[in-house]
Amino acid sequence: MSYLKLSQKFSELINVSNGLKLSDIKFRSFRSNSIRTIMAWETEKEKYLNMKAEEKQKNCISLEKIPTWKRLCESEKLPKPIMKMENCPIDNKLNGILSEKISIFEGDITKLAIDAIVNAANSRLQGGGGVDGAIHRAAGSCLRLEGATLAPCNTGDSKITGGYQLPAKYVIQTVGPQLARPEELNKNHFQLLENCYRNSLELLVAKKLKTIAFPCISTGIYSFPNLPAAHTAAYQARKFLEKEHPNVDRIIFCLFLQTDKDIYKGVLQSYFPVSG
Ligand code: AR6
Repeated sequence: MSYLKLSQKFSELINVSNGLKLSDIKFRSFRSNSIRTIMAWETEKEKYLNMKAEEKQKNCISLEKIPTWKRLCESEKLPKPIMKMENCPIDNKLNGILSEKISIFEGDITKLAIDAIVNAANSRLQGGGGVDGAIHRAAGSCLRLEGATLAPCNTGDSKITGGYQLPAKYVIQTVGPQLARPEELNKNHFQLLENCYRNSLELLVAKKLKTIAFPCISTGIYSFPNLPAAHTAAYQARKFLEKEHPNVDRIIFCLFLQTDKDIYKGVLQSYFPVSG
C-alpha cells in the first residue's frame, strides 16, 4: 500500500467515533504501528542517501583505491589463464575499454563506498548467513523493514533497496540458485545464475547508477561450484559491458576466499583480455 493510501487509512481510523469494539482498537493500533514502521525506514533511507560514505563508515574503501583489471594485469604476476567456456564469443575490438571497467577487490563487500553492492540474499529478503548476514549487520535494521515490502524475490530476480548505514548507496538483492550438492549442477542452475548477474546489472543502469560490486553469488551456502560460477559471472559482465559500457564506470568482483581469488585471476584473462 502506498504511503498516501496508508495516511488516508490512518485519517479514516482517527475519525472513527467512540464506541469502538476491542477488535477495532487493536486494528487501529496495528495500523498506526505499520505507518510508524514505514515512515521509519523511508525517512532513514532518504537520510542515508544524502549522507557522504565517510560519514556513515570511517574505514570505507572508495573506487579510486581499487585498481582496474588493466592496471592489475600490468602490475601483478597473474596465474595461467583459464580458457573461456564454449559458445562465449566476445567482441575483441572493445578489449581496451572494457579492461578498465572491471576490477577485482579482495575483502569485505560491506566496506565498499560505491553506488551499489549486490547481496546474495534469500527470497524473504530478511537477512541470513554468509554475505547476506554481513550486509544486514552493517546496514542496520531498516534494510530488513524495506526488504519485507519487496519480498518475495524469486530465484534469478533482483530488487533494489537503500544501503542505510553501509558506505554503498544501494543494495541490489538477488537470489541465486540453490543446489543440494555441487554435483547436482545442471543447465537450469546456470541459467538462473546468469539471470542474477544480468538482472542486477540491468537494475543498475535503469537506476542510472555507475558502480557495482558482486560477491560470488550462490557459491557458499547454496553450493554452486566456484569455477563454473566464475565463468558465468565473467561472461555476463562482459556481454553486458559490450552493450552498456558508456553507462557503467566499474563492475567489481568482490572475492572473499583464496579459491575465488585464484579462479577469477585466471578466468578474467580470457573474458577481459587487456589487448585485442
Ligand atoms: N564480503 C564479500 N563476500 C563474502 C562476505 C563478505 N563480507 N561474506 C561471505 N562472502 P554465501 P550463497 C562470500 O553463502 O551461497 C544466506 O543465508 C562467501 O565466501 O553468502 O548465495 C542467504 O540468506 C562466498 O564466496 O551466499 C541465503 O539463504 C560468497 O560470499 C544463502 O546464504 C557467497 O556465499 C545464499 O547462499
